[in-house]
Amino acid sequence: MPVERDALDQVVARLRSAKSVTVLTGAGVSAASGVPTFRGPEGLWRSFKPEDLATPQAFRRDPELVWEWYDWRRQRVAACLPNRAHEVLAAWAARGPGLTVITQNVDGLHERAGLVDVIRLHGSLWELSCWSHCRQSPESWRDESVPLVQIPPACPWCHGLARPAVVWFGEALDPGQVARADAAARCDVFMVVGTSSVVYPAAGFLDLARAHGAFTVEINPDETPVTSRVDVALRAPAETILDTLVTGLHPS
Ligand code: BV8
Ligand code: ZN
Repeated sequence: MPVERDALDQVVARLRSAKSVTVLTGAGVSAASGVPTFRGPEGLWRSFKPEDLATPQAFRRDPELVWEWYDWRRQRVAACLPNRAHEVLAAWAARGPGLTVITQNVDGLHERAGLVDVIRLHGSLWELSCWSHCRQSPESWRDESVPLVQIPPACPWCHGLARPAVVWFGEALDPGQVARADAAARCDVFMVVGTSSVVYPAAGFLDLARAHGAFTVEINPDETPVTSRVDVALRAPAETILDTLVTGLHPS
């Protein structure tokens, strides 16, 4: 179902007059790259239950199983390329200040498309940390080996267990990232793109933006629990509609 022209024109007009735009992205922006989403028909949570794999309890119970899942996801993502949605956001941000991207994604595709300084709420598939937070180890370290050299990987400093540096259910988000997202929600236009908006506190930044008077837009082929709370819902895939919006905003 094509998006109505006047809805698009309304969003472009708002973007044109905005001094600050914030975009919150979810797995839907990576779908066109071939990265499975979580809750879609072919989603990751279809074959694995989140509580069985994405919690500290699951890791404590069976670190090898959890690492096999993450190694499989790392291999899957390594074979994917950023798509038009990632490229448009990176090019838009590179034009100058005014655009902030907050992501729930851990696949690193925004960064691979050249987006710098993205606010990453749930960590990264490509970073590890020490399960026992040993004193010698940094907060986290980069490891892009595909496949992993050993499962489960060891902390290079204490040689104990390493864990994926992602935020699991029941774990607190990094307070620094939350503070940056908090500040970014105080914007003129807030767009929530490619997320089912069921995971908190990430999904809550839309309401914070609304409370501060932002014009809010949802980009998603499907309806979500926040669709009724946004000013305009563009029922379309991110990789096409972002291109249309930014072409309207920055006619070359
Ligand atoms: C916290 C791990 C507190 C990394 C993820 C009971 C017990 C414990 C906690 C809770 C509880 N009840 C509620 C909670 C809070 C919980 C929560 O929100 N649960 C929900 C599920 C009910 N949240 C937490 O636990 C958070 N922490 O609250 O801590 C605390 C405070 C202090 C001290 C201690 C604790 C932590 C949340 C982070 C969880 N980690 N993943 C990993 O391995 O990936 S969440 C997981 O879901 C991913 O990270 C992902 O980012 C996130 C959201 O999913 P989406 O990105 O939205 O993906 P999804 O598949 O759902 O949707 C895709 C969408 O795209 C769809 O709408 C689809 O239509 C659309 N789409 C498809 N194609 C396209 C498209 N859109 C556009 N274009 C397309 N082409
Ligand atoms: Zn260690």
